[in-house]
Parts: sequence; structure tokens; C-alpha cells
Amino acid sequence: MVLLAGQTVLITGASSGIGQASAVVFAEAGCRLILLARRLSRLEELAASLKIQYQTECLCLAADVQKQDEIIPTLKSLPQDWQTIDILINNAGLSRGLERFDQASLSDWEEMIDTNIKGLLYVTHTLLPGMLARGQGQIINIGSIAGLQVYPGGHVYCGTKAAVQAITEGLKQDLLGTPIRVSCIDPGLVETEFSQVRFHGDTERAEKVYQGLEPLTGMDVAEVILFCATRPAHVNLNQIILMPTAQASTTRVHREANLD
Ligand code: NDP
Ligand code: 8X3
Repeated sequence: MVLLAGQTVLITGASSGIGQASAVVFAEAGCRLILLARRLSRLEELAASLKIQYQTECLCLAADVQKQDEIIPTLKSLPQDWQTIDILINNAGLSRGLERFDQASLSDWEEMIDTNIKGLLYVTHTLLPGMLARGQGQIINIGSIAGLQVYPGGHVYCGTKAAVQAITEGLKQDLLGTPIRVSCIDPGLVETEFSQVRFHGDTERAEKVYQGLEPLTGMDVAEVILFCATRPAHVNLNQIILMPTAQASTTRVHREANLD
């Protein structure tokens, strides 16, 4: 296991769920953190609590990864002592809607494509040259089992996560011969704000997604991300798939009546 103390980790989508939990585990490991999302107040609250708990140095960045003219200048103008990014966690992402293809909304599709694919590309394209110049870096993309198995109503979300798979593999191919490592972590059901966002704030519908089973938590996924980041330099974990024990595929879930 490689110790990460003092390394700088940039986490997109750090204001909630898997990204927020990742901030906690990497703070505990002694890293300096760049926390990025649109909701700055959430990032600042997290940074304040990590400062108290682990004395973590954090830089909070309010930026929308969908907006090329916002995210790229933000990342290109990092303060001098934050420019050396050792680990990039491309986690910002979302699903919108679960309607049949012909009834789905074009703006939902655009938001998913712009965030999950284009956002990840903008961030990676901006930060990779620095990693290459320094001869050090690791890129950990958060895909999903949705990128491996399509489910009804999942057409575009699943498509964006299949793209994350392909982009990760493409990076791995193109970075052959460099020390830069690239991984894709593919979780199944994780209870975060994901379903609230998918159903546009319909809490009751969101809660039903996790009813009757014990889903993964953001922390379960964050610990796998940390495992991936702490392998020795010659070990690249290309892909890790994790699901709740009560899930067998995107469409097969075992639910118990007595579990909330
Ligand atoms: P959450 O909704 O809890 O968190 C999503 C994070 O992404 C938030 O911090 C949000 O911050 C950020 N984000 C969304 N859009 C943007 C944007 N345009 N610019 C910057 N940040 C953005 O969901 P999860 O933690 O569950 O999701 C994290 C990742 O995990 C996503 O890529 C998701 O697809 C993936 N995933 C989730 C699974 C699940 O079951 N929950 C399973 C498999 C994969 P803000 O709104 O403040 O900008
Ligand atoms: C999130 C998991 O199966 O709800 O990527 O799409 S799923």
C-alpha cells in the first residue's frame, strides 16, 4: 500500500454522496483536497469540518463541469500551490428521468451528456498535460453498472456511463508508456442524492429505489476509490464493479418486506 499523505486530490462533485465521502477518506489519508461542485456553501461546510477533524487543507471551487468556458479557466487558474494534482477523481455526474425513449426530455438528455461525458472530458483534458509533464498522476473515473447493462428508461444515462467506460479504456490505451494510471469504478445502487436528482426532487419516488434492501453508501464506494489510489505505482486497477449484496444486475434486486 502506498501512503498518500501530502498528495493533492481533486474531486469533482464533492458536495454530496460519493464525492463527499471520498473527500472524507482522502482527508483521513492525509491528502490536500480540491473540492469542486456548483454548490459552494456545501463545499465550504465540508472543508471546515475536514479542517477540524483531520487538519486538511482544502481549496473549494464553485464550477459547473458542463460549461467549457467556466470549468477550463477555473482549472487553468488554480493558485500556484494547488497546481500539482496527483489524483483526479472524475465523480460529478447525474441521471435525469426514467421515461420511455419517446417520452424523455431533450433537456434531461443534454444535461446528462454534458455533465457525465463532456464535463469529464473537459476536466481531464485540462489536467492531464500537467500530470504528463510531471510524470505522475492517477485518474479515477466514476462509471456505473449502468454503463455495462442497459435497463428500461436508462437509454441515455446508460449511454453516458458506457461512454465513461470507453473513455477510460481510451485513456489507458493512449497513456501506455507513461506512468499515468487510469481506472473506472462501477457501482450499483448507492443511496445518495442520485435518485432525488433523477426524479427532479420527488423524494417519495427516490426513497422507493432503496426500499427493502441495504444499498451501498457513498463511504463504501469511497473506500474502494482509496484502495485503487493506494496501489503501488506499477499496479493499475482498470475496472472495479461493486454492488450491494442484494443486487445481481441493474434489473435484479432482492427486496425484503421488513427492511425500510
Ligand atoms: P449525488 O447526486 O449525491 O452527487 C452528485 C455530485 O455531482 C454532487 O456533488 C453534484 O454537485 C455534482 N454535480 C452534478 N452536476 C454537476 C455539474 N454540472 N458540475 C459540477 N458538479 C456537478 O450522486 P452520487 O454521489 O450518487 O453520484 C456521483 C457519481 O456516481 C455520478 O457520476 C453517478 O452517475 C455515479 N453513480 C452513482 C450511483 C448511485 O446509485 N448513486 C451508482 C453508480 C454510479 P452540485 O449539484 O453541487 O454541483
Ligand atoms: C446508478 C446506478 O442502476 O441506478 O448509476 O443506474 S443505476
